[in-house]
Amino acid sequence: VVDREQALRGDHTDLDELKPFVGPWCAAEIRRHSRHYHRGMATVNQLRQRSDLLFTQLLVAQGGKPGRRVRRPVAEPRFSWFDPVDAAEATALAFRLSALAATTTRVSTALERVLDHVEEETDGQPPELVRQGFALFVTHNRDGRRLSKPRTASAAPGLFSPPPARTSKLAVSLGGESPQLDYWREDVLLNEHHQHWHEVYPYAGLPPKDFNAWVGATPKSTLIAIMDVLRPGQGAAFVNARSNAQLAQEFARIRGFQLRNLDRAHYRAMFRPNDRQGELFFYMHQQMLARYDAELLSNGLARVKPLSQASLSKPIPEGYDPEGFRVFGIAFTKRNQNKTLDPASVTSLRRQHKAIRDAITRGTLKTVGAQATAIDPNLLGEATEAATWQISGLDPNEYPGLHNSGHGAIAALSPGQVGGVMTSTATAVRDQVFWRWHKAIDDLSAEWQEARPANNFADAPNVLVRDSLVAQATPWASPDIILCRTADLPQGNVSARGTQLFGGAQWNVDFTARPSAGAGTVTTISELTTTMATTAFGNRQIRYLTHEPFTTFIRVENLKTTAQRVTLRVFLAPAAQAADRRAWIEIDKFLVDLPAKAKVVVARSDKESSVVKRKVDLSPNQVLAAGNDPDDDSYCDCGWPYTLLLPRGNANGMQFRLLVLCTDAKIDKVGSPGECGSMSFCGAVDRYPDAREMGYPFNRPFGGAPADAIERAILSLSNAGARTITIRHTN
Ligand SMILES: [Cu+2]
Repeated sequence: VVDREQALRGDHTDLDELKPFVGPWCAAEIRRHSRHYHRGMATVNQLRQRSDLLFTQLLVAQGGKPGRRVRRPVAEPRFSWFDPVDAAEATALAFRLSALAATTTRVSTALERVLDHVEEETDGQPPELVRQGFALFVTHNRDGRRLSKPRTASAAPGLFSPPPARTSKLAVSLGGESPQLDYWREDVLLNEHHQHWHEVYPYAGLPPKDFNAWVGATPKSTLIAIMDVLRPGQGAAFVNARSNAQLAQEFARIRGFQLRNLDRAHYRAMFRPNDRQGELFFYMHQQMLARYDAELLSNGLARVKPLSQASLSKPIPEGYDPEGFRVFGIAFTKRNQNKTLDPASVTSLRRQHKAIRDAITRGTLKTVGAQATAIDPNLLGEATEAATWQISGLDPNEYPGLHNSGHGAIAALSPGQVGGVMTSTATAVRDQVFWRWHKAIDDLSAEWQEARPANNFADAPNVLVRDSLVAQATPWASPDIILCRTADLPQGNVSARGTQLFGGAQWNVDFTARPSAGAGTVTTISELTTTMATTAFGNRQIRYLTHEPFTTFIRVENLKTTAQRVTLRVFLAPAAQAADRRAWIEIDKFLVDLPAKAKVVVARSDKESSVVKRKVDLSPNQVLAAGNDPDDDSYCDCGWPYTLLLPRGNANGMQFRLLVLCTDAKIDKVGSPGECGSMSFCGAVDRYPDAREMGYPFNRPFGGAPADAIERAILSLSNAGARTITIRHTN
């Protein structure tokens, strides 16, 4: 007998098995909540429950239960966000829902219409398409945010937990350079992060936040032109004769194929790109790669090798066996080792790659209408990720979407309609080839950056983070970055405690050189620890990497006679790779107010990190246990998992460099993250909260001999300090 708990856990994903259960259960819920059964208005809470239920059904339909075959798939299951035709359908659905939400001024009635439409769409459309369009609406529309979207990992653990391996060893990678890293690539929260990021930053653009505001802000001629697509020849008559609510009803009919034929101006009127979409596409994936490399090195393995242009026509040595992941009962299929891309794909990928490299060499990208435009990181990202030419204005023949095409071509190496895990944002990172493909993509960004002048740091604030307490500084020995185990610190005002321990008379004491703090009972550490923990997840035990909570104390002296606000940027890199700017991992970024001439001890817990999702999940299990916090909107669910903040390190204690760089907050315009999401990876709701180019200062070469350019730059900057720490993996 299936109960509600089990269904929510996604254990029962065989449709035939699920249907009799979901049927009566849904009916009961809907009887209570839907307008068909409920006289009067549904409460917001009832709408949220119904929304939650719909998302869960859509996800559960995709969850995996190995070894079972569903006899009768309900719909054509194939959908890939990486396929522009599919993405247009999901994007159109998000627009329809935004319009439906404006068909009446009564919000609850409007949202019921939205939910009815989602329910109708589930009949006959791939569930992932419906889920994606619904998710875009709930994440980005003002009224949509009133609805509830469960964390995907909690609604369908079957889709996110590692496949049960046939053998006792968890091994789903086939061959390749790093089958040992399955524990990391299969991490539940890592997979969820990547999937949700692509919802928060959809390359095809965001639906209107508020449909009525959209109608108000859009020129009538544009509304008429879009309406002409829906009602050929009658656009003007319709737009002129209708009220906003009636217009909303009409616009709620638009489909993906119609979007794809829209003019650029009209498409851009309907969908806007998220702020700095292309730039963040590069940066977020580059950071994932830096972390991946650190994880490889932690396991004694070499850094990831790109799936280079030369190797595209050769057999791909690594394979991947999803062992039972399913989309609507049809499994992702295995890619055997040494599969070779079909020649047409190789030709196409090489042509696309060459077009972007040529653009980098020229310094300009080709736009629609054979014009040229100067490259900036955002446009380069848009050209590389995917071609939504209506958004970017770039020539879609030159740049049809190299990154997305690669995902599709590689997924197609697995048999069947759905193909391999590379087809889905929810599963792609499991596959070694994902990382190799993304390294090839990131090489393009790095090539462009490398050809730019070095950052000159002329705008550095007048502050001091010391490199040493003695005259002759050695690199990586800053006394102003102090680490403690969070468990060793008193509850309450950690900042005041930090000032007592490390400020005042203790300001000139080097706490990194000795294990114990002089002024009290708190022991400072130079070693962080990681561990493999075990937790119940869905219907089985899983293991996941996590670390012991730590707090960083940073000492900064304001050398100015006036107060100033600075942005503290904290990065980490394996010592062995620290000469390479691309190896630096962003750990944190936050604002600090420095009174005039003050010597300030800043305390910062790892749980406050700007890269991790807030609120933090201390384990994958917590996602299941916490359920869905009604105060969190979907934007909040975006960010790097807290559990994976640190690379694993090794049993001997692997050396890393920890860097703090202060920049001028007046220039940076970094926002306050509050309690929601990841500021570094997900931005804020409207604007990316850092005016500098993403990755700063590692967004440019450092100049001089590459072997020590970074360490010399840090030594020469009074506003930066760095030290060595170790990360030990204990088990
Ligand atoms: Cu991605």
